[in-house]
Amino acid sequence: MHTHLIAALLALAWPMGAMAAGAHDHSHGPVMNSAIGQPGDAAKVTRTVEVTLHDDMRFKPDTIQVKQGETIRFFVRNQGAVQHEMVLGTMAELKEHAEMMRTMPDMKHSDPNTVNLRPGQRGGMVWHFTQAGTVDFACTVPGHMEAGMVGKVIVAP
Ligand SMILES: [Cu+2]
Repeated sequence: MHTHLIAALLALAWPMGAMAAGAHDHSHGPVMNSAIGQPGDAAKVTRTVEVTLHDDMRFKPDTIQVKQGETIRFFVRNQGAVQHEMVLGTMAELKEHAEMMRTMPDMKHSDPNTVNLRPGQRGGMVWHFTQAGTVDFACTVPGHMEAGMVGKVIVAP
């Protein structure tokens, strides 16, 4: 709930000029939108990016290049022996999320910017990168982000 509030605040704070840059998109997607983009339409996926999650607290790859306007299907596999997840967000959102996970470790989330996987499990999410810049991602299982389980999507204009 907190993360959504922050996303909304960030969206409000984002300069109007930057928002207009993506104005050619007339999709009827979900309302949620922010500096990091928005949940993507599976019918508009332009590319699939595979990401694996590992017990050495690393994403592979941990840097992903996309172009503004692309809709990416992340195909995520947990190759570790413990639970991991991939959450897209701003660094501030991710830190907030990690903090929440520490206080509520049993919290289940099905947010469209999150893939949470048990050992050996695989999953996916579709994300539309509407704005140029950097979108961070992290594993917010308690202790993992702090141990360096972070990465970034570089969105080229
Ligand atoms: Cu993890």
